[in-house]
Amino acid sequence: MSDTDEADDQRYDPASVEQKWQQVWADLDPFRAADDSPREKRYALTMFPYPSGDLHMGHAEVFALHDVAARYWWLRGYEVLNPMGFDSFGLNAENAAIRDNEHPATFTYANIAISTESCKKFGTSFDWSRTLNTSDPEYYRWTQWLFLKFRERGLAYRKESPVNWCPVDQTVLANEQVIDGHCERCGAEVTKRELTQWYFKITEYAQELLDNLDVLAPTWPDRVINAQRNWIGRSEGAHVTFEVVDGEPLTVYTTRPDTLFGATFMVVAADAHLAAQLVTDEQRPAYDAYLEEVRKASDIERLSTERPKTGVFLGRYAVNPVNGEQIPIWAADYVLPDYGTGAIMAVPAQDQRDWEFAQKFDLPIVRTVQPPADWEGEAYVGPGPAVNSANDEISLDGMEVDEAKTAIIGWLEQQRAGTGAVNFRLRDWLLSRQRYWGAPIPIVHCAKCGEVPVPEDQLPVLLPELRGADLTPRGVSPLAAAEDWVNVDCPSCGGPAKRDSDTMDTFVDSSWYFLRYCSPHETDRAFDTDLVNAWGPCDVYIGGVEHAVLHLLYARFFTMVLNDMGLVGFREPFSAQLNQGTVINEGAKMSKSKGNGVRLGEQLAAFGVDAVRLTLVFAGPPEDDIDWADMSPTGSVRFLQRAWRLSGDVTSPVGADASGGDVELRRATAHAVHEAGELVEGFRFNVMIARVMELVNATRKAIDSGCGPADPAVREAAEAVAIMLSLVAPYTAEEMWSRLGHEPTVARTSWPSVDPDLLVESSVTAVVQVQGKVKARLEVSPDIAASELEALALAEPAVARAIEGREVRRVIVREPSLVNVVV
Ligand code: ANZ
Ligand code: ZN
Repeated sequence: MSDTDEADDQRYDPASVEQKWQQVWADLDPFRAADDSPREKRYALTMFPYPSGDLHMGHAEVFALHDVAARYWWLRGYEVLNPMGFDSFGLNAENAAIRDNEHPATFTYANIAISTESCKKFGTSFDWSRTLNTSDPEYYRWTQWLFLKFRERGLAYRKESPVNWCPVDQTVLANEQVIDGHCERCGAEVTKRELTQWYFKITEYAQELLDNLDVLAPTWPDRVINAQRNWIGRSEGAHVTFEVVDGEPLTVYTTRPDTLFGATFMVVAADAHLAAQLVTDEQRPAYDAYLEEVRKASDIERLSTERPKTGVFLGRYAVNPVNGEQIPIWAADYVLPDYGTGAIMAVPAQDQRDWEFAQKFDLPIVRTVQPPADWEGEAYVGPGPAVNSANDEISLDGMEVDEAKTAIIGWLEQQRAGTGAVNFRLRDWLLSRQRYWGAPIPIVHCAKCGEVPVPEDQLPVLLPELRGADLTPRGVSPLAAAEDWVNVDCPSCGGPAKRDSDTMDTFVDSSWYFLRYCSPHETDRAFDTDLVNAWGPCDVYIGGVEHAVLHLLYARFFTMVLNDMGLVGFREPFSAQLNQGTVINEGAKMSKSKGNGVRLGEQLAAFGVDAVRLTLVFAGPPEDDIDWADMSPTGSVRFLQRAWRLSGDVTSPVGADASGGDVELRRATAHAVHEAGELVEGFRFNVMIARVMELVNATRKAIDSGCGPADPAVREAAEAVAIMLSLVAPYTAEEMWSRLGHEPTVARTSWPSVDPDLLVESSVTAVVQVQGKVKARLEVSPDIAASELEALALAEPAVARAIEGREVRRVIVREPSLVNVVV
């Protein structure tokens, strides 16, 4: 205190201390996670960003939130793995590079350097010794290796099928990357193309991916659980096989086998191979013309009930197995080629799309479920007894839907015309991309040997630099055009062959990076299984809800496969999850065109790192959006100064025994510390800050008009403030800690211990009523016995007066707070 002058003591300048502490932290390296630490391990993971430029407000928010949990765990005595890296392959960098006429690597690595620097300035507790970039050959070598392992297990395969095609990015997209019929990245309308592509067989894990959601539900956000459930889309029903007149039998998937008597026609997806096989010569011209139209529509449009129905008769008939009737087979776009079997039995009376189709093309409609008497709608999907559903062998008539389903499935199985079946909406994951900036698929195509995997000791298949080449997409990938690279000797027969010129979707890269962090410098394997099992699964995963289905589903799938391979000891990678809200401005998403962007750099310069972090964390529950226009970083600055000033006022020496100190302040400290811990564990970070603010106020009051600055309880409180504040405002906390006479770093001290006695309320107020009217209030111990409370209440003069002369019928005691006397 003696060597600080008055002015200095009243405020501190964030800018001047930030640099100082960055240097101290760089020297101390306090967050380096030790694999061999005897402490219990925790793994705090935040979604790694793609290096699109410098950090923005969204990064600032998620890192600030994430840091609260990570720093808290260190203080609670855990060894914390808190790594950061970059999802550095992908279209983003490639498109930016094309725009700026640069190489994607130049753009990518420059941005990684800038973002890393910014992350450090932001005071995050990441362990930079473990950083990784998915575009580094040391990393993608193992992405390629994993691909080959998946292929060996039959989980990576190539097939030709109609795929989503983005005409702007000139590449295929996974179903998950098509949002409402548009490309997730560029917004262009997605069309269909028939292409040979690589797939991961994620459908083999559909049931487990679904089942485990029940286990994750308590610790994952509801919206993520629901999104995954819907995406996996399990349904139960039956496969029913229809004989086709002069053709191969046709099998359909239906969730309503009970309505089979009402199946009056069949519909095949117009763009399924099946349709092309079924169509008669006579109908072929009409079919070909129709197919042309269908290819232009997105899946969402196709499934819409509002869309006018279109279709074409294929010239053929199927036989309904329950009544032998011949029903026409049509092709239409409202049936999708890659769902179920790509063909349906149409039941217009019970399915609205079938109804509309039947109306439009004048096809028969037969009700097989009796609608309620007042039913005026069209297709009826509700409950009711079956009608018109009997043949010589079986009658469903009168049965409710579920009973009828069981009965008809039994009959179909007997007839060998069908079986009970489960279907998933989840499709296999299309992983190949016709773009440059990604991990090359390590396969060689040989005319003699077919698909030949690149031998493991020849990995990585390096991405050729192609400096100066035009990477603008033109339908064929830039790699396919790179003759020197594409043409190779076949690893198997030595003859001339070609490399697979597709690269992997970046979601492949990000499906295993959290495993690599556990042993990031490993050169002879993807990761060290023992270390993965020691650190994993991740105790918390913090990131954007936009990854609810894509990344999170893929990473779960990878983990399950790696577990089956014996490389990972768990089946679910992320034990708990938190999705932060979005930082918006003036009620709208920040965008260049709206001109409402807020630059992180400017905010940091104006208010200091801590105030920006505090503002973001204090704004509200972490899941809620933050409108920056409604925030008050100046208020945060003021609060931080207030907290900081406490550290200059303390006059008791370091280590002063607080046990004899001011009890009221000690209680306030104990409560704040205790609750703050629980609040952090529950991700209620904003409320935690409110508790710290209250403690700052209580301490100020104690100094100015209570026990005074020399009381050791004041030191205890100020130290607790510094430690708790270090979760959000590391610079201020570090300054406080040092002014309180401690060595850095506050981040690696211990969370304050709380004397449980101080948490016990010393007294509570008990209300005494007579006939429901309050007659007295008593200060009693919170653990008073009922009999004692009753005796005390009846002894109160006011109570005695109120009872006087009347008989006490009953005394109701709710210790410790209420006594009600009934007379
Ligand atoms: C007859 C039927 C009658 C159907 C009825 C529904 C109601 P979920 O629950 O999503 O699995 N379907 C099957 N394959 C299809 C495809 N490739 N494209 C479009 N629709 C398809 O839905 C299964 C139901 O969706 C199936 O049951 C089938 O129509 C249709 F009163 O069969 B249903
Ligand atoms: Zn060969």
